[in-house]
Amino acid sequence: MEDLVRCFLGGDRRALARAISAVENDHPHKRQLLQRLYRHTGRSYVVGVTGSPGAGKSMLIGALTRHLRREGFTVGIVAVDPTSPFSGGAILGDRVRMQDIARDAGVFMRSLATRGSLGGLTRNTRDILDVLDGFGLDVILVETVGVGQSEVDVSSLAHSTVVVLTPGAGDGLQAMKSGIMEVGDVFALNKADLAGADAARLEIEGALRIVHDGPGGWRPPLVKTAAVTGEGVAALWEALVRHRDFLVSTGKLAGLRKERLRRDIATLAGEHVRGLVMEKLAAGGGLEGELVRVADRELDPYTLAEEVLTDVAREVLVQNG
Ligand SMILES: Nc1nc2c(ncn2[C@@H]2O[C@H](COP(=O)(O)OP(=O)(O)O)[C@@H](O)[C@H]2O)c(=O)[nH]1
Ligand SMILES: [Mg+2]
Repeated sequence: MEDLVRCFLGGDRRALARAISAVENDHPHKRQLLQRLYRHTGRSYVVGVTGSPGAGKSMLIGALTRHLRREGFTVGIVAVDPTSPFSGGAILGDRVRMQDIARDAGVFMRSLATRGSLGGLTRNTRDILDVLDGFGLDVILVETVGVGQSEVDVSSLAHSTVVVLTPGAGDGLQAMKSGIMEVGDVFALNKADLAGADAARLEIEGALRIVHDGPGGWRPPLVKTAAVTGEGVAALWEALVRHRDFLVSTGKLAGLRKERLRRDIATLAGEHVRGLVMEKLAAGGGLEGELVRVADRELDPYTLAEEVLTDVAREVLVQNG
């Protein structure tokens, strides 16, 4: 564990891969590891990329990564996509000359297994983002499938969320119905090289005006991209930077951070208490007699719950000295 942390903080990519595995597999030292890394976090800019399967999320992430590397940023890529098992192929592109980012020491790619519980995956993803952040990556791109199909609500994990749409007929309307318009901070109309891009643009812009009409707020821009050629990718990054600047200058970033911490700490504390309570109530936990009294209506469950909570609180106090 000490070794791992030392190598990790020294910038060893194998240590990063091992740390992520430890988090993913709920290693017994997971908590200790996250505790050690926490003070090194808080510097990465996390961008969620979501949209329907086949919209070009992976390719767009590949193109954006190349752009970011040219700008001198290091990049982490996390793919959470149950619809297409991740081989790296989609992000790297098919052509041999595009395999560059696979060998680039400034890029770290990881796909997350989507087995396990829904909440557990979101929780794991958040912890893994912390690990990548603690490693010192400048930008972290997270790919997930669109709202409604996704197990992970990426907009709750990212600073900025890109929704990827395509020129398919009626996509704008469909997107509006699915609730995806609400989560986007920046919209990419990908496959802009295909026919119908201009019509789709008008349709989506119309939908965006309806969803985001508040004064003084952020109006999500729509950027035309073609991940295959890299067209529009620089403009997409500029739009993201504008959104990040908006979050910082309006104090929304600080607010967002605090709100997330509130929720995270409530979750952590809640899970801890729940575990202790379950232990107390398990067979052999010493409460058999009390449970029988509740079953016999001599005691009500509310009173027993309070008693269990008091017991647990006392034990925590003793444990923490
Ligand atoms: N014509 C065109 N095809 C694209 C573009 N971006 C992605 N594709 C294709 O769309 C398909 C799905 O891309 P992928 O990145 O795997 O989509 P994902 O499921 O959203 O991650 C692939 O066959 C890509 O080659 C684009 O800008 N133009
Ligand atoms: Mg993909």
